[in-house]
Amino acid sequence: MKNKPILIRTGITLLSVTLLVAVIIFLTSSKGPWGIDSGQQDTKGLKDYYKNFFPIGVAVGPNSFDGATGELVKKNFNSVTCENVMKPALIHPEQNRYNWEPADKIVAQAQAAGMKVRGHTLCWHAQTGAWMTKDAEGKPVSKEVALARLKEHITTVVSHFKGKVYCWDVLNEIISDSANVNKMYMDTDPWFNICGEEYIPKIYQWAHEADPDAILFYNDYNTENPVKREKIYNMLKKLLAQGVPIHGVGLQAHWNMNNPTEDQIRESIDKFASLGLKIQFTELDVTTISRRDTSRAFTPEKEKKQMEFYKMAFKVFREKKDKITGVTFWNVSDRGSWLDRGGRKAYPLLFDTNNQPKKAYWEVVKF
Ligand code: 9MR
Repeated sequence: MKNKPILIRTGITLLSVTLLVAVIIFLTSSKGPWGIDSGQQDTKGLKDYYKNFFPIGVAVGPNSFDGATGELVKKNFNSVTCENVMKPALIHPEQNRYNWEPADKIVAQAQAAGMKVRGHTLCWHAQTGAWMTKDAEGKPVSKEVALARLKEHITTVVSHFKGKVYCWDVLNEIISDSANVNKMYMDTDPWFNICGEEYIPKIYQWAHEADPDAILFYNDYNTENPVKREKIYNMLKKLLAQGVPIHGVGLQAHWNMNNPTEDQIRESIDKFASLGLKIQFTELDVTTISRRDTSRAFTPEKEKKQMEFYKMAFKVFREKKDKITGVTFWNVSDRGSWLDRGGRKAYPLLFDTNNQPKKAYWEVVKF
């Protein structure tokens, strides 16, 4: 009887100590509130969370493997795309000169880190030297000359990276954005203007001959717009019916916080997959800039909306994993994106301006 208060006191002390120890363990644990690693102590990267789904890629430049950014790249991604340096104007600036060094540097660093490399891009209206499609007086070259130059370019570039680059965006953005369903091709494209559509099957054939193991893609944006989607679908269907070696479709996914809808993303995946093509999201980012919004800050409202959008998109990607063979982000972190223009920042990625995972990141890995 006499000892009871002491026992109670001891019990209370023991309980307090146990609780304190539990709180300390919880706070210092690398496991975050959802039972997943968080912050600096996290040993897992995006690619690890998605290892049973699809490779996670990123668009990089020749210096993206340096320093802290390099660590972030290697930890989170297992695929890279050269943001610019494999494009015709950069890799083949003059008729008799190829500039391999920047792309070779990226490929070597990616290989050393065990990452896959996507090739981007062999034929596009932009970032293509004027010398390719124009003569000395600035007039368009003949169809024969244009085709010969294209063949030489594609054969040389694909051969150079044979066995190192596993897939190629052979043709980029040829479909018109016009709301007119009958206006199929982008008529500002110099290759199309000179050759008509006849160059399209040929470029796939040349790429295939140069590397029969390479997976060949058509790559475009606004692929969730029903009219544009229909045109892309029709072109791909026709090419496949002709026996053209085309194996996949790259849906760029330059999205914003309101577009596209969950159903539109699903519909695009299903529609293109119904052609027997592999689907990759090749240039994913979700801009927070909108015409109506004048704020330059990454406000809590934007943070929440973007987080919800990313959560929705990755839910669909996981659901459709059997049809998807890659998801690539266009740039590494909010430190720098092609969307940052006119003094405005777009904050479109999963890592912030300090290279730290954003709230959207934690939603993407929470499943
Ligand atoms: O991110 C690329 C940017 O650095 C270039 O200035 C720009 C030139 O047009 O191309 C950007 O990448 C594009 C990609 O190659 C094709 N799809 C659209 C991308 C964003 O414009």
